[in-house]
Amino acid sequence: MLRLRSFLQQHCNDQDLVDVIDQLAVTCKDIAHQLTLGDLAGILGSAEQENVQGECQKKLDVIANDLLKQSLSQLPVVKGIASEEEPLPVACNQEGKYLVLFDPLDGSSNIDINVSVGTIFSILPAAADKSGDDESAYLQSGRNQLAAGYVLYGPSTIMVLTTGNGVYSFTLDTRQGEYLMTRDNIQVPADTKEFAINMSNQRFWLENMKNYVADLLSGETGPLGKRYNMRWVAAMVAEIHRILTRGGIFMYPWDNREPAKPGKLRLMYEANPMSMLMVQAGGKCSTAHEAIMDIQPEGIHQRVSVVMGSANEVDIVEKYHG
Ligand code: AHM
Ligand code: MG
Repeated sequence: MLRLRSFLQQHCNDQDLVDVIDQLAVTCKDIAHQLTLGDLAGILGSAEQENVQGECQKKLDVIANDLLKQSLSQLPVVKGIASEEEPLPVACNQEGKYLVLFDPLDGSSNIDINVSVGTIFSILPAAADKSGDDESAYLQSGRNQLAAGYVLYGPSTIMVLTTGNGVYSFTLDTRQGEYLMTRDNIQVPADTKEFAINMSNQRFWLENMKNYVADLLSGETGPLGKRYNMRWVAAMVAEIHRILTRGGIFMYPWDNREPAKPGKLRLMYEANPMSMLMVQAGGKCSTAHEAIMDIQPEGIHQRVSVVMGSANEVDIVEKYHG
């Protein structure tokens, strides 16, 4: 089986980018190891502090963030990093040519209950005339991403990756400490009968979203003419992994709990990297009104409404939203 590093060397003609992805993969092995130890390493529970978004940080959010920050800042080609757990971008090496954005531990509410979580990353080009702590350097649309991916920490640890030429997955063989390619050229089926949304927020959604989900629930006798199944893991990485495996639609739409916020999920290190993967795999990603990767970002922690997955189902959601 092909090793991640060999694959990257063959597949990607930018060796500096290969080094960044390889460093991410190596650091995620450490995170996977901490997760495996769980309570034995005293890493579960709250860090008893909040991040810039007012969310309570878990100990592992902080540990994963520190591991990624330390290892990426050692690479001369990394100019700066931005993270869900850092209020501001952090400058690394002035000569660097990449900006790395990440959600160090996505699905944090699953940590303490021993359910899947993940790390999401996005790599952008760095402008020569901007420093790594200049937020404006990061405010590039998702179309500019050079690479994007995630590592899913589940029964297996799996890295799923795109450098703009298809989507590939690599399973960590813990016996030899290597990621080995287990799927290539991943494709998302265009049609689906499976949806994922946090139904407890239903009363806060727009009427258009309420109408769409009501029609999903009405099954084969409803206007969509199909019996749908529902899943909700509460970790976007696991939901997207399921969709990249067997299709589906994942939604975290705008709701009126905090009307000023455009959604729960963050554009730069959650929605954009997942959108690049999904589009590379033949799926679609939308706010319900426009393609996520067309948004011109205004802040590194900006939120966005997310609808992504099987192309024909995303088209249906957009139709319900006029
Ligand atoms: P996090 O990055 O703070 O963990 O939050 C993002 C997560 C997503 O992984 C998941 O889809 C969503 O939040 C779950 O939200 P909810 O608590 O509404 O189920
Ligand atoms: Mg997250």
